[in-house]
Amino acid sequence: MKFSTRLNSFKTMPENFFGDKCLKSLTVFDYISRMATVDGLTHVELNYPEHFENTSVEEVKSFLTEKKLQVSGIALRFKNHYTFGEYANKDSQIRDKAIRETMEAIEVCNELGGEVTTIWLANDGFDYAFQMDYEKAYDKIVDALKQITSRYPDNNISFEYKPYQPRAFSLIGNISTTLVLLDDVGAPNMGVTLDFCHMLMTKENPAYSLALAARKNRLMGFHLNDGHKDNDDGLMLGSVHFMQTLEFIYYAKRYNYDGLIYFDTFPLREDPVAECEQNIRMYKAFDSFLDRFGLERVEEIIQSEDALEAQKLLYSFTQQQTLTTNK
Ligand SMILES: [Mn+2]
Repeated sequence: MKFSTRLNSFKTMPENFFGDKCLKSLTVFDYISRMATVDGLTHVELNYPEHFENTSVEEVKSFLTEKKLQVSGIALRFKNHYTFGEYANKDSQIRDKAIRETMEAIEVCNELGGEVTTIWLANDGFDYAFQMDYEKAYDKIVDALKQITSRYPDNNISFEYKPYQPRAFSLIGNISTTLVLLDDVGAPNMGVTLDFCHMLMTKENPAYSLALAARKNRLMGFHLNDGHKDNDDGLMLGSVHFMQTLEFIYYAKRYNYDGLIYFDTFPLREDPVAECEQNIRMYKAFDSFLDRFGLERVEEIIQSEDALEAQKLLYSFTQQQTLTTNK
């Protein structure tokens, strides 16, 4: 299994790894060094342009080789100029810049051997009634993605939807709109990245969103985490929606998902190394429980459409796990 996570998590509790070293002096390389100490982590994901502002792609590449880590992909982080939108921005210069930065990110992803470039349009949305011509804005997103995907037909480009935050409404905020968007763009190299918290925020049941994406052959990435639904909490895997996480991982197995398992968590008050190890351990626990229980038995439960049968999964999980102090 390929496990990846976000670099910025590794800024938490600096004293645990960096000692007295001045926080301001810490670089991308320091955070990667810390990530390399996570047991079981195989990949890292970097943000573009954020993580390449003071470092060259070549330097990052050779450092990762030294640390025996691979790059899962590059995530676009549209900051500063993009308060009023990215691909749907009314200022054509800013819109062109967003398209250009996406293309640069894809090229960086290629140079680093990453599998996928992930696009999250943080600001393409609205806050007020009468603030936006919806159809015009939507069409601008379609047009931008057509330009990008046709320029890089051999690259995996994935769309990560989020219903709101920082905008009150995102233009593309749920699985249905994303799948319609991908149909409208019509590029075979484009897919969807399912972020667990984002799905909860828009009141989706994550496994259903996964099934809809897989049915359209658009499943490209996972951002696993957990939360209390209204906010992008980025909590540890399975900590709130235990059964929904188990169901999500079951469907990943059912559709033979072999992509990256990326943890998009925000350990703000936890040691990030231990937090990441816990997520990896938990994913493997869910995965191996399903194998032990038997995928055919799970399928029988689903086909029975019986809630009491479904609860047998929860009951079996509690019976099968042995509590140990250190693992
Ligand atoms: Mn995410």
